[in-house]
Amino acid sequence: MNRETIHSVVTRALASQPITDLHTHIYSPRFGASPQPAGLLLWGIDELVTYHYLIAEVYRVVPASVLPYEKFWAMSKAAQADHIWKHLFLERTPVSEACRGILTTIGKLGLDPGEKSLEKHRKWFATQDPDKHVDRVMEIANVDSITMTNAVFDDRERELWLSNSQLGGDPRFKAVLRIDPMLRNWPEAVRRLASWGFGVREDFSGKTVREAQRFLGEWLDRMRAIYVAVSLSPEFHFPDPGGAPSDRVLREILLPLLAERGLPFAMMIGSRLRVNPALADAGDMSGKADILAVANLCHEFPRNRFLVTMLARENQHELCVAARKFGNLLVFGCWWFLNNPSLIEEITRMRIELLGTSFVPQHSDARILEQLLYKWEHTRSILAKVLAEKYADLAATGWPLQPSDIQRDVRLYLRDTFHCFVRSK
Ligand code: FIX
Ligand code: ZN
Repeated sequence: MNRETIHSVVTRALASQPITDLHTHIYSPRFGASPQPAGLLLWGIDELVTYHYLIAEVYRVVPASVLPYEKFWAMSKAAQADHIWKHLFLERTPVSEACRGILTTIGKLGLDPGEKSLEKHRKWFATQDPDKHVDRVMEIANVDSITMTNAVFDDRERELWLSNSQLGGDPRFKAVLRIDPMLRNWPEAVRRLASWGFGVREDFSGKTVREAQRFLGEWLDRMRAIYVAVSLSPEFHFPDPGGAPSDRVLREILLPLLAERGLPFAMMIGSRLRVNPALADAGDMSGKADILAVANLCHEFPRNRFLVTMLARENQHELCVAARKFGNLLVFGCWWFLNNPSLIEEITRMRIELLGTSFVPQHSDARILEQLLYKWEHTRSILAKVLAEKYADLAATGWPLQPSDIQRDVRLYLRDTFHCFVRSK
């Protein structure tokens, strides 16, 4: 196959391969849908345009000295969207990745990306039924399974699960038990668990280990969770030089339980939260983290499987090298501030060169349903470019590369490696 043929085979294979999206913040419509105040499924043009990435970007153009944060947060969702649309799309060119993503999304839905007013788009979305819209978006994006992020320490989410046992039954969605406070703020986690009737103590005395594992076990069962996840700060170490509680939570509570249940543990490392608290979700930042923590965990817990992504560009090469040392480490995604074409290309090229087909190139991290359309469209085109280049290099050695080889690899990259790692069917 020559370069042109290879590129078209790769492009077709990527387009036709259904994707299992292993980390998103999208919810099944069973959790309620916006604009219902308590609805957790976010969808529609106003949610898209007020994505926290765009809130951060509009505050670079209209600073807080002009529009105080509290005034912005007091505006209606539509007014916030109009403000962002005016400043980032009408008065400036929408060249950023998050801006371009809105326009790709609008186009993929068959609407006019050149439409200068949000009103027409609002009218179209108002005629959509959220549940059917989920099917339509998954079909257009060619995503066959959406993995949720189910934060058990979030009151709204926990109450929903406790009040509705059918919540986890939507076959299009899989649940993930997200437990950040247990590793980022143990005293707070102990307070919450104790208030829910679990006999845990900050000093780990008494029945703390058993009771914390009972808590985790109950929620893993209730959610039918396919893995457990946390986001960790750049200062995360294992073991922690200061003997942080996270050492004992990992060693005595979480990892033995997950090994026994055969479930992976996902660590998303490098998020420095709320450096600008007034921006809320838009106020988080990235930071270089300690790869040795990942290597030590993989080494000390060979019966556990670790899904890991890191937020700092500077950590990516070391993470690939660590993955070469431990088969129980699966590297995934170009997370958050790395989910941009220039960095997806750089990181994916590096990963193919060091890890071959044994990694998961991307997850969407979508917060709003329709973001699946742009996040996967943009990623597929970068993957096509990088894979075509790598296969052309391989073909140049005289290796008899076949289209079926490429299809098999693409299936691994976009679906089967993850399914095999979580042991799901
Ligand atoms: O911790 C996480 O799951 C992060 O992905 C989010 O907190 C973050 O806001 C996000 O959505 C990034 O894309
Ligand atoms: Zn996320």
